[in-house]
Amino acid sequence: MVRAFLGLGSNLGDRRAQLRRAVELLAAEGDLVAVSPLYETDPVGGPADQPAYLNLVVELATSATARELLARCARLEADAQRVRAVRFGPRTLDADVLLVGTERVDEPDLVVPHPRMYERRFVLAPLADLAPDLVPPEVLAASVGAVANLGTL
Ligand code: GSY
Repeated sequence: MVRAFLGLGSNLGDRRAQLRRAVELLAAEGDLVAVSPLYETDPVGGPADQPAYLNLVVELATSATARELLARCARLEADAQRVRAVRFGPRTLDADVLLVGTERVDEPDLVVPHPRMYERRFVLAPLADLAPDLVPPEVLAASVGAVANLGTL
């Protein structure tokens, strides 16, 4: 069993409902242990005029590998009927593998730890709520993008 973290985000459609549904599907797999507070976050990257995101991080205690978790993330995105129209553009659901214990993966379609997570406050703020030991305060302070804690999903 390892401690794994996934990042979830939505900035299209009923953002909160889509995140709730994704968390319900994850809970049904039986290895969900914690859900961070929900954050409203400024978009980082992508088109300038896209709507604000809602983001959160979930913690799993799992025997799944990073590759298996990537497949789970793809299923969550498919369930939300995500359409990849514009690169980094608005999306009903984005699900990213952030950390899977001490596993390291560097392949064309999967890099773990997530290569941009330590720059992004929309990842680090909810991750720090669940695992302050994994987010040095100076790294959180140097990360980019405004975030507002909205409380429980
Ligand atoms: O990588 C996740 C998708 N994404 C996000 C996001 O989830 N939240 C914010 N605030 N900005 C983002 N830019 C991208 S791409």
